[in-house]
Amino acid sequence: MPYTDLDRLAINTIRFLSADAVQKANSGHPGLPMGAAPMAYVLWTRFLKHNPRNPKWPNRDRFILSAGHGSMLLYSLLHLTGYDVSMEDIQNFRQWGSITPGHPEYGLTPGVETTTGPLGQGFANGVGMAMAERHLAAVFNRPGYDIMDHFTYAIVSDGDLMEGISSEAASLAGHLGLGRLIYLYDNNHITIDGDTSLAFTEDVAMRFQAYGWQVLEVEDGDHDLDAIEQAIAEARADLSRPSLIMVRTTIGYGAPNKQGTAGVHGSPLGEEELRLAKRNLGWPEDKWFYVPDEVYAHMRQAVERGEAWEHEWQALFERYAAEYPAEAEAWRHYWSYALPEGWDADMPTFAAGEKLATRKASGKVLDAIMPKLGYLIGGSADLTPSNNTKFKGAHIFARDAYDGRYVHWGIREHAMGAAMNGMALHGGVRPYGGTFLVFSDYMRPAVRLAALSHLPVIFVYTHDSVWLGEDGPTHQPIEHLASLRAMPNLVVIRPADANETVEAWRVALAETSRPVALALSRQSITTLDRTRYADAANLRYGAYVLAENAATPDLILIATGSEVELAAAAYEQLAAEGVRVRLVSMPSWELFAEQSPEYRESVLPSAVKARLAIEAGASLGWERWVGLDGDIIAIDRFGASAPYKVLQEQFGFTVENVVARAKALLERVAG
Ligand SMILES: Cc1ncc(C[n+]2csc(CCOP(=O)(O)OP(=O)(O)O)c2C)c(N)n1
Ligand SMILES: [Mg+2]
Repeated sequence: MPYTDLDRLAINTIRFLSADAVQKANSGHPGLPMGAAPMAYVLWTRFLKHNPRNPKWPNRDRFILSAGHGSMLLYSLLHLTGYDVSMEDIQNFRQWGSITPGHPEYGLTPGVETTTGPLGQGFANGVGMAMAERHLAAVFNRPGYDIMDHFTYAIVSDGDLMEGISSEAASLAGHLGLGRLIYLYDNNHITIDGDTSLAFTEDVAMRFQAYGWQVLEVEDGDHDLDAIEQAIAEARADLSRPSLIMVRTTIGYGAPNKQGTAGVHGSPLGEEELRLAKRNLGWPEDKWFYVPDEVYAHMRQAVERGEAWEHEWQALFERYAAEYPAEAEAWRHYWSYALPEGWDADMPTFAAGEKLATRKASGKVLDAIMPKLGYLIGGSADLTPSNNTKFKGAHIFARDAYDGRYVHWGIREHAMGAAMNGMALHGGVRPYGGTFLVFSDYMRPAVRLAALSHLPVIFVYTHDSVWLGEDGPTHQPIEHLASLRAMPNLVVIRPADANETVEAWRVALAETSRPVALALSRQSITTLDRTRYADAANLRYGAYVLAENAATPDLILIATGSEVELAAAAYEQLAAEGVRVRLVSMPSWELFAEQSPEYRESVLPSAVKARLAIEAGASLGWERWVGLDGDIIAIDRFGASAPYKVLQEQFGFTVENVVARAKALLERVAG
């Protein structure tokens, strides 16, 4: 279909809706929406298969605005194509309580597929979405029934391509041959500091070709709608490689004095320049938030088209369900993340006294649950034998085996984190992935977005303390538990032994709207005797009394993870010496903080001031649980390369020291 004046009118509508909203808010980014409006328009009106009336339709095409600062572009598109984003919402851009925040937020605005703003994240989210799509296609499609076959599109910017995460993610996408991944690069040569010649002069096309991508170019992305359309069609035709379409554009297109400059990136045009831009593009100068009726009529065809597409898919799915009832049942199970009857029938229990690292116990849990929970996909950033993330009988996810459920992410923690987020955003699969706790730093921005976006991703962090030993301080986490605990909406669990590890996985799998980080030991831990100590199932409360020798103790020992074993030995000695003492295992601060005040008081009675916390990491934050009268045995320095028993001696993690510190504390509190 040739492009007409109506198409150009619609593109200008997108431009000025966006620029007007930014002007009214007196903050925001007009440049990207004005420059990228043509490519977005062609994609959304000629290719994107979506249903504005049901943003959750499983087989919809995914669209990501990776350069989230251009959020008004997305809100304009959502409004015009009939999503539940009203003109009032557009006019409330960036205001308190609106569904049109400064950067797109998943879960807040219908049709927003992912939270973007930190550049590069959306790029890698899309790779995860495309992996999820290919996996579900491989598992569920049958001859004549392509119930999963959508595309994943994104608009990416200079900043997205400069960020390291996009290199990790692009390399992986090329390796995996994700042909249904199509990125439009808003190649406008401008970032905040000025022209990209300041800091970004590589040959982007050669770079992506080297990654195994198909690279296409559109010379005049401001005007040449046919070329944009042709490039997208070409990208779609190559199903064996991801595609990057480099679209040369002018940032802030239409603003006569500011277009093509950094000045239009992140500030309102100003009333005068906005008026001039409207005049320049033949737009009514004094109309604000103007949408010509014919543009609404034209763009809102998306609603009818979308309903028809979904209808067609529903009919296909019904026929599929009739022919393949077991598969249809499994499909529903995958999308529900449910834990069906008997899912934990093979869950291991570990015998008292058995010496086992919690990472190894975690591996055994995975052996038991992976056959039952088909939607789980595991992986590791090249630490598979260390993270114990690979389960018995795992097949590898690969370009010729997308049905594989184990991903070798390569040494790409950041992209792994963001791509796992993409999988969770996609739905139908639920990811977990491993690395060392110390390298959680390498993926922290993705963990943060998982938390912010309520994504039930499971981060498996092994080698969770200085006790990993000889690898030394570069590999030994110190501040990591504290910094992860500081993150809102992330549940951190550091199980004390093998049986608590089983419970930690139960909790993680039951969480469906927030991420969980498991901190697991490298070294062996003696499995607690649960006939002497309370049941490991209490882990779900975050903290619980393992043992006590008096109803009203004078002293409470609180420990997490591998330090519970040490605390238990100290407890036994103190109890033998007649100290009225209680031993508390505290695998998760967050879970404990969520318990009723009564429960928390029952575990940590406020009357007991002598509280000693023991954890092999930074002390920061433990005051919250031990109070200002308490004491903390922690490690507030970088570690050292040595056998871990030596490190335990050196850092005071011995029974003698714990007992001595406990007694000193008792004396101080009594005095
Ligand atoms: C990780 C990260 N670092 C820095 C920023 C701040 N920032 C927002 S946009 C931008 C760069 C803008 O350049 P580009 O991506 O080309 O967008 P354009 O100016 O073309 O709209 C920067 C540095 C960010 N959003 N994310
Ligand atoms: Mg740019």
